[in-house]
Amino acid sequence: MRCLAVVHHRHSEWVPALAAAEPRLDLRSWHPKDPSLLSDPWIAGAEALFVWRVPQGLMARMPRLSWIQNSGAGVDHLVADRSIPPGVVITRADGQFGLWMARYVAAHLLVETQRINECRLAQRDHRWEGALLPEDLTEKVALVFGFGRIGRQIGRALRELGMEVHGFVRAPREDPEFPLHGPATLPGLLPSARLLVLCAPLTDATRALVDAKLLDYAGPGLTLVNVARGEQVVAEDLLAALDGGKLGRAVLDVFATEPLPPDSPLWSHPRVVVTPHHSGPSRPQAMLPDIAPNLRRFAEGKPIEGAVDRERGY
Ligand code: OXD
Repeated sequence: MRCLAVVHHRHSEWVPALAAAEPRLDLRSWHPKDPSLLSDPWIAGAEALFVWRVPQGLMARMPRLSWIQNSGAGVDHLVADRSIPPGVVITRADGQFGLWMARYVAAHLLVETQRINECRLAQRDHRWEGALLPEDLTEKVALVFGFGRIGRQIGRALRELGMEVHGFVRAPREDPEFPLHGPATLPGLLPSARLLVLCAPLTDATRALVDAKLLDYAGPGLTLVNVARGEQVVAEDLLAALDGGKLGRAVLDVFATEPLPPDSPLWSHPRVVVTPHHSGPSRPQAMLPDIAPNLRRFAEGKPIEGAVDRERGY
């Protein structure tokens, strides 16, 4: 039996699911902070690892490792981890993130455009606000930066709400469903945009993407939603843009430091919504359809498919 080590803060939830998906594996699990992990002799024989962040010192204890399955979609933390030998294949999983994130983006947009908070305030005061009309999203422009499986699902949801959706990918290409642009087009489309959604992987090309220079093209009618990585937005520039009339609202689910420190000014800005990195919950039942085929290949000694391109960063 080939050995799969599960090193995860929710290992007790993952292990039964992984074992049920592929019973032909020898599976052991640890919490990443469990000190017995590095001294257990079993770990030296494991050829596969299911993990989020690789605990310090673990790679040196796994000489037979050939495959790392990331428990989520973003692999920036693994790609940046120099302790992982170059020959180790890394795979990712985004499970139902597209669906969850489409709900997240739509929900936060609609709270604003349906003026739900204002309606609740009027209700509190028993005030019939006949003039409190929802904003019409028909043909308003939504820019979805990062247009893989997740971005496309977000794009489809926004299109169903009546918006004109543009996707952004590394290199512009023809697409039967949506106009797809390269990143260089973003500043040109930003002035007419109602919504900018970030859902691209964190790479050198997307780090600090939303900075003062880009926000200069935006306006008070723009809402930014970030479900990607906090490092893609320069927080100080974002706050300056909000206060300087260059941005209407920001809905942030991800932050450069998580949990967001209590003294961050983002918490108290009236036009910033802070949520606790919950837009794409990585629960086993949602992720396993992505992971199970490689578990099967691994058990059968076949090559793992869908390896992350470590140079490209995703
Ligand atoms: C992920 C995440 O990338 O949860 O999976 O952020």
